[in-house]
Amino acid sequence: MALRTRLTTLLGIEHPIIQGGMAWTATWELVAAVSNAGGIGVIGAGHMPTDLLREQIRRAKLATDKPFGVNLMLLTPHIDDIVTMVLEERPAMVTTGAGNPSKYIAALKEAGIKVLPIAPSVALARRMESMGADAIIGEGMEAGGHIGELTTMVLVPQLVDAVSIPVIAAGGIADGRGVAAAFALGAEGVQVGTRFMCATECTIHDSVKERVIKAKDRDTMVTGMSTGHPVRVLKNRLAKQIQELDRANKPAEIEALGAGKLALCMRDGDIEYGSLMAGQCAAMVGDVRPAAEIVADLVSGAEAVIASLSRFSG
Ligand code: TUI
Repeated sequence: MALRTRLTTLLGIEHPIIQGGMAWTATWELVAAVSNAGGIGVIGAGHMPTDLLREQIRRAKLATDKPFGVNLMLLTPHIDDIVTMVLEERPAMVTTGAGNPSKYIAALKEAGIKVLPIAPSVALARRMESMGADAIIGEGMEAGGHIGELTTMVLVPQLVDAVSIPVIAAGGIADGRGVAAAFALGAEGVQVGTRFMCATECTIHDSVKERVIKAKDRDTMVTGMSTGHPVRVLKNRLAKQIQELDRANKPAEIEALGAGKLALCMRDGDIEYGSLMAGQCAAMVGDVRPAAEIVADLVSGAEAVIASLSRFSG
């Protein structure tokens, strides 16, 4: 059995598994490893300067012949420059997050780049489909980083009913059971972030990988509600500080306190005062393994669940 869907056809990939484009985390090493394993790796642009992101794309091109993508973080102030550069470099795909990518979709598509916006709501997904998006990534609030309001379980089937293009499920998926569940909801692929933080090829600091592996079921929290950009993180000193500022309704101070903190965590390994973005499924991550094994286990685990479900029929 193989999990072939409209997503695998759209992108020319073997497995319907998109690696989440996590800022300061998903660099070309991880991206190439996931793409070489038959999924699709996605470089996390975050607030990266344009020339550094170009270098990341070029390194990924040297490290894999397979398709890979770039996640455009739409809140970044130089997003127009980034899109101009991406139009020149032409990765196979972009995913977009943290905003509405409408004004970029036509140009990206004209350059032959597939566009997969991340949508936390039905209204945005419908709008993206009408603007020409190739597929929609429905990301539930189990996910790490910047999140919407709905859970994956509730969001994905509503998106499947609302649009005709493929829907990809994201948020809370870390093993084959989650992949099979996403398919049961009507998704044609999954986006997996947190599990790939603990890929061997992921270049984040080892302290972060260790913290993710230690995480228990209730170890994440949502910070920054008062800023309008809620962010799920593993609880630490910074998260508690932000929680207090949230309670005091001081969004500007939260923005100031948060600046540079994702790099402090992921690059420098400060897991107490850095921004430890991770999804609820951190608790389901038990080891550091090569990306190819993670991809293979997601696929074989899903196939096993799907086969075992046949006991309910006939
Ligand atoms: O983008 C993400 N996850 C992220 S971005 C990020 S960097 C950041 N750091 C601090 C504050 C904010 C961002 C860390 N993690 N996931 C995809 C995602 N997109 N989640 C939610 C959304 C979203 C939200 C609103 C997408 C579109 C949207 O549209 C609003 C509108 O204008 O219609």
